[in-house]
Amino acid sequence: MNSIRPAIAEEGGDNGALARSPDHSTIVTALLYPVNRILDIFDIFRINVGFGPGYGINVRATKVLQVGIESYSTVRVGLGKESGIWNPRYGIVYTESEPFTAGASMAYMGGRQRGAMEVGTTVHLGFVGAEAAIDLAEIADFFLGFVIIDFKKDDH
Ligand SMILES: [Ca+2]
Repeated sequence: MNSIRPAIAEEGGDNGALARSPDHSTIVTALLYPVNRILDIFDIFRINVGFGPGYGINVRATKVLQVGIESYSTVRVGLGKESGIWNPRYGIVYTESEPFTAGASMAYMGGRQRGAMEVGTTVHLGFVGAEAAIDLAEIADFFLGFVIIDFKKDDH
């Protein structure tokens, strides 16, 4: 498919070694293929435990179909997409705060780190909380990745 497009012009024309080889992008894509499939898997899940004062519950089946009330400040350990400190894509150990947030559907002002197509729940009570969610859009991106369609634009 790529042979139709002018690969040299797309590389930016910095006359580097990369731009001279029209096969470069194909080779890199092939080499990174397994890496990107694995990274795409981790994008699907938001599963973690949190420690810190507060309370809250949010139940969501996409951004439109959600309801909740949350107010906490927590240190999370687990997987937290778009929450990482060093690399935003992956939160592993990170802090998260939801100042008083309540509402439903698109009027829900909290949880901006959560994907629009997330299905799951977040709970917090006292000093302990947990989250479990999957992102339907990331599932689609994972499967389409096998045929090199990357609509989330997150492949390397
Ligand atoms: Ca992807």
